[in-house]
Amino acid sequence: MKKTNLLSFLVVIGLILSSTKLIASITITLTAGELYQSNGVTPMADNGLIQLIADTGADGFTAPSNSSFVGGSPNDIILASFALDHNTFGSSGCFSNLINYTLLAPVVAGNQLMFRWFPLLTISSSQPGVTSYGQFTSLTATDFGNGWIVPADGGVIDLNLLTLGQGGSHAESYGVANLLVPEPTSFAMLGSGLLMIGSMIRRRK
Ligand SMILES: [Ca+2]
Repeated sequence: MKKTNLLSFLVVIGLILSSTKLIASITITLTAGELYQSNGVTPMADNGLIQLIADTGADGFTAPSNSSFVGGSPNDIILASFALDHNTFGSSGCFSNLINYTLLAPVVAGNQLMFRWFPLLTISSSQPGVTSYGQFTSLTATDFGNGWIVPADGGVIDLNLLTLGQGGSHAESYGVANLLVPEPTSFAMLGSGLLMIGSMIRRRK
């Protein structure tokens, strides 16, 4: 390549780079305390699964099913998944972590955020299965003064779910997970499976 050609090539590359808008990212500090299993007594183990989800369809959050963390909803987007291994309050079942998320469509500023926890799963779980889960979201200001909403490009936000015992505004019982109800299709599959086994045993007799 000639020297002049190389120079014009570099100038073009420079122009392209300077005209490209840098993709901004948001920073979220997510803190939660006293998360329990569905029995309300056993603290969430340190390998439990934590998720931060955005509702990009403004139609609310779909409950998890035993085959999908977001119940098959195409507009509930999981921004981050964590193992519960950041113990900040000196006891089990507590979580705090910094999330750096690059704002990519369909996630935009203003989307509502939800915090969900699965006490019996691990970070490597590919689907909930039949297990327990808990969730929290609030559009209005909550602990430390922020609603659970995606901030604008470059924004930094603190989201906290702290119980009364930790100086927050939520009753201790808020950290209790519910038991996930199996989907009807799973029951139907189990039922037909049992029928098949039954008929096989009958034929053998
Ligand atoms: Ca939704």
